[in-house]
Amino acid sequence: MGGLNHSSVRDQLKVYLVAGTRDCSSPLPHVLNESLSAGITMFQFREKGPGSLEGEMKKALALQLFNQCREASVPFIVNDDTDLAEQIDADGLHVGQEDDDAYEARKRIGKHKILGVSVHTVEEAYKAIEAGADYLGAGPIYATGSKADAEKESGPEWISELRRNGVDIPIAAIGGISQSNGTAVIRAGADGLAVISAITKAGSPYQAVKEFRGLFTE
Ligand code: TZP
Ligand code: MG
Repeated sequence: MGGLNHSSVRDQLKVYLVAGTRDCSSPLPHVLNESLSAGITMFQFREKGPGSLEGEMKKALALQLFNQCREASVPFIVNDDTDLAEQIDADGLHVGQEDDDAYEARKRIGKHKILGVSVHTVEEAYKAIEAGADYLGAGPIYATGSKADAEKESGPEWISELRRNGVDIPIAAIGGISQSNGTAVIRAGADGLAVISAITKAGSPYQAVKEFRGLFTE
């Protein structure tokens, strides 16, 4: 297990906005600002794909977004860039199976940071837990247009399968999650909903986040 308390991470995963500049129809700092005001519980900076920022530009934006999160006391997680997470002392790092090895990542960021690992099999889940993951990312649950190399959608059943196999650490479900299918995912055993487009491409990200928050009080 990772260095953090599972119950706080479980709460922080509830409405987990994941975004980079390419995902947004209005500037990312604006989308983040609205989302923080509406009550997202965690933010992941996932700057990926054609036209995305690199180097100093990426770092400058990361620092800006990190500040916004800090003011709202919301954890700021960096996707797949251990160097950046270390340089800016982010609250955590999220790695996929093709990214930096989870053991190495944990060693580099230290035991007090949040480490998330994406998994697609029960075996990967157990390996991630051994490597010190604080939470698992599971998906794509539904079809997604936000990840070019996404695997086939699993359905909420994938979350229940992880639970049936004794995986009890916090899980964030990802992929095609919307205000209308989110409840099924929570019922299957997910602690949180990791969302890109249903928030970043919403007419009102503020309203979208409020609706996602509402799913946890039903
Ligand atoms: N990993 C699995 S699906 C996905 C990622 C990063 C994209 C999720 O985006 P959306 O728009 O919420 O389907
Ligand atoms: Mg990745």
